[in-house]
Amino acid sequence: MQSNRHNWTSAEIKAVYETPLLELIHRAATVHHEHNAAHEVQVSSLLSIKTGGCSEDCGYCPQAARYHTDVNVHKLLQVEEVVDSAKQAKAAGASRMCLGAAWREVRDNRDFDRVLDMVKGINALDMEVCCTLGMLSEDQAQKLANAGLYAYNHNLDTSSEYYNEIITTRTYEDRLKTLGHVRKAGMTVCSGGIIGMGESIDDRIGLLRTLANLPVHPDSVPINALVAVEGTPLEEQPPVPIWDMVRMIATTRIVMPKTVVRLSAGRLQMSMEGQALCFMAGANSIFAGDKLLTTPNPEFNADMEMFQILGLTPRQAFKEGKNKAQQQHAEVVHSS
Ligand code: SAM
Ligand code: DTB
Ligand code: SF4
Repeated sequence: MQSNRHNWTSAEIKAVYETPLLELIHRAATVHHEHNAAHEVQVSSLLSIKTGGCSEDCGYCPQAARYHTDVNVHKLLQVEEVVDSAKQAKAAGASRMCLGAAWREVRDNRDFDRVLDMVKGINALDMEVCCTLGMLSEDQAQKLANAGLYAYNHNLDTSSEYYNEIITTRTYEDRLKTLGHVRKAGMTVCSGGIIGMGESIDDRIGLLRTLANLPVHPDSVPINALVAVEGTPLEEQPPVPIWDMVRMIATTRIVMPKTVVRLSAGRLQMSMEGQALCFMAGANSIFAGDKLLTTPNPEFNADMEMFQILGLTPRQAFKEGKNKAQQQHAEVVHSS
């Protein structure tokens, strides 16, 4: 099967999504085994470096200032605490550290300089560093790349049609622009979405069509099951059926055969058997550690036990080699 198609139609993706379940899993597993080392799972650790008080109105998010949730609001952490946390995550088996900030966008100020120092500090540990800080300009993306940032996460969240039902304070176009800046700066692109927000199947297909038809497939695609947090507009959403998660992951795997597909938020509500089906259907990454950004996640040890039972192994850092941004960073360090 061709691994780099960028001309998927909605009808084709829908036909994949609606394949009888066991056949779909079989097909996705076949694609996964053909294109990837299927026993390897990338383990990322997630840390909220600036929590809550965000100006945006993302309907799913406990960190938006306008909703009354009980998140523990805090300003930007210090570089040392963040690097220490990365060391602990590495010792526990994570190869990637992902830093999240409750910002609409990056601003050129001292906070950004501090994030650049965090990136340099974690990069020096030989871990892949990822940030998710909101919208970025071309220049800011280049600064992050120069600091050694390996990946940037910026989710499209849903289809362009459903997007306005969930977020009104920035546009789908804004998001695509940021992804373009990340790609141009030579970093790895991480972009996916959330299911369980009341969207239709066509919206799920629309999200995958946009991602799969980008000029280059995202290097990783997180698939989140909504964590319905009290106080947010989506607090009453029913839990996502595991079968929807399996279908979404399998379809992502089939339309983007080489992409790292991350079984992201919502694992605490899934059984080990449910997660096993997701891995079989092509998921090859998780967030590990007892906290996502603000909500709970399975403990590291429980996940390592699951890996042992399922015969999965954590993937080494920089398996795909250093990307363009990493090489540029090495040159900057070398010449200074
Ligand atoms: N503030 C930055 C931004 O929005 O780009 C970065 C952090 S934001 C929390 C990162 C992503 O987390 C969101 O785009 C969304 O996909 C995901 N997310 C946030 N809250 C979630 C929830 N309750 N359930 C599932 N995913 C969630
Ligand atoms: C992603 O797609 N999921 C992560 C990460 N990227 C930043 C965030 C999930 C957040 C879940 C809700 C919370 O813990 O606040
Ligand atoms: Fe702010 Fe990001 Fe949450 Fe939206 S998803 S409210 S931008 S922290």
